[in-house]
Amino acid sequence: MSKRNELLKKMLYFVTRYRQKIGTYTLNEAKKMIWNETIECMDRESLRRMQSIRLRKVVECVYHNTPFYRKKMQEMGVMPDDINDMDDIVKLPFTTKYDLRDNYPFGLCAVPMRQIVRIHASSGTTGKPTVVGYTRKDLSGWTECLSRCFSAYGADNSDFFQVAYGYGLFTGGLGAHYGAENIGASVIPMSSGNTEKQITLMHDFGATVLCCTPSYALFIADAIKDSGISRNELKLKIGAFGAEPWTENMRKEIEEKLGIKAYDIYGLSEIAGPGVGYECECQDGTHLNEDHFFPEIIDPLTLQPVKQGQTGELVFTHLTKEGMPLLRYRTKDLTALRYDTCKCGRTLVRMDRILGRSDDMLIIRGVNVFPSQFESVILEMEEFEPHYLLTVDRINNTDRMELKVEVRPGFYSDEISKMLVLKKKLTARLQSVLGLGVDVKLVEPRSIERSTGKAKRIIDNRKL
Ligand code: DLL
Repeated sequence: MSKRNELLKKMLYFVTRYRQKIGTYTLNEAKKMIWNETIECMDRESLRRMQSIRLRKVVECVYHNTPFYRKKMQEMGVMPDDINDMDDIVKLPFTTKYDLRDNYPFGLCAVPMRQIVRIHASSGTTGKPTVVGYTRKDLSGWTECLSRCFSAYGADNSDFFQVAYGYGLFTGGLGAHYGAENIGASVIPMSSGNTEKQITLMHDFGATVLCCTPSYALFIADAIKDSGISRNELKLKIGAFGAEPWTENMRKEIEEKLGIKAYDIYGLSEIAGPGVGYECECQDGTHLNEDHFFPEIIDPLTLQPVKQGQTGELVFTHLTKEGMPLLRYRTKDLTALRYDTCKCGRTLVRMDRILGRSDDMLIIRGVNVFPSQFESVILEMEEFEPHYLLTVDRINNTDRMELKVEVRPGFYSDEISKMLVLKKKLTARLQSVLGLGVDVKLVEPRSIERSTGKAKRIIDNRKL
């Protein structure tokens, strides 16, 4: 790009930013708003240069300020000077959730605690929570990521955000809250639960954007139907749904029931919280905020990088974090990355939907099975609700799966023969997709317990 064009682009960026601040852009412009065009549409070569500079700084920082990383790097014979550009990232050690737990609570912080202004934690299923600390600059970087995300959804300062992610140690509530405030929207900080009140205030305050888990969005949709409030009385138009895996079919279901456009938002506490990645209007993958978090895909068994475009485990390295920068953090999330430019103009890498977690993957009689496969099959069929519970047991040394699925009200019947036909249909489809037999139990509508946060859909009783 010529110097003149670069200058013009910069000027346009500052003018747009100023107009965002004072709110003088038109609705049409806002719909196409790219919050930070300089970064989100940067040519990949310049981005890589920027990432390399940032990586060198982070490595230098953790080597000198985090004894855990200094020890690991010394053991591997790697010094900060060995890291010159992004290609050298493979020389660096990995970090896992266990490392965070072993250094509980603040052992991986790279700054004195007086510089840490916020603490979040993720609960996990066993043991102590994983704790993360943020400096003021970390919070502002995170808020920037969420501003990019909400702008990509077409939201702006005329919107009312109902934040129904949990507030507290979980990053969902406060993360979405500050991002929405930063784009100038009016925030309704509901937190999760208290569904009746959610609906009343959604109606009375005219919420236009709903932020919650996709499973809670479905729960809210059903509760709206029961409440007698018609969809037309609500102003809702956008949903920011994430924190758990969901499928395209589930997106359709939510969009139909709530009459909105449902967008994916991805993130994890160890890296920042929500907003590590976001969908744009093209909904063709999740853009990752690569200027802050460098992504890699590795083979979870060999730990070697996979070929571009292949599915594997997503790994992140912090490029700007001060409080608790992590090198090559293994997310356990399975996905693939695409580096071509998106139709929206953003050059930031796109991540495919999370297929599952390598630690959620069930191995049933030697076959790899992901919860998302059950969800896809169930949602393909109009007779079933997207609410299910899979229980896995090992009986006489053989793995057995029992799948409880809710039948939709119009299809549920007391006639055993009708239910048997449905059951046969679902069992056959599961067998053809998974290559495994599943014991299907059809249950009444609304009989499976709902969650207001992340849904629990798998119970594995095997002692493996
Ligand atoms: O779930 C942060 C978040 C809050 C993301 C609100 C989006 C919206 P954790 O509790 O640490 O943080 O859980 C992180 O949740 O590694 C994924 O396995 C899963 N996850 C998060 N977003 C998505 C998504 C928050 N959009 C873990 N699709 C991650 C699939 C997701 N899985």
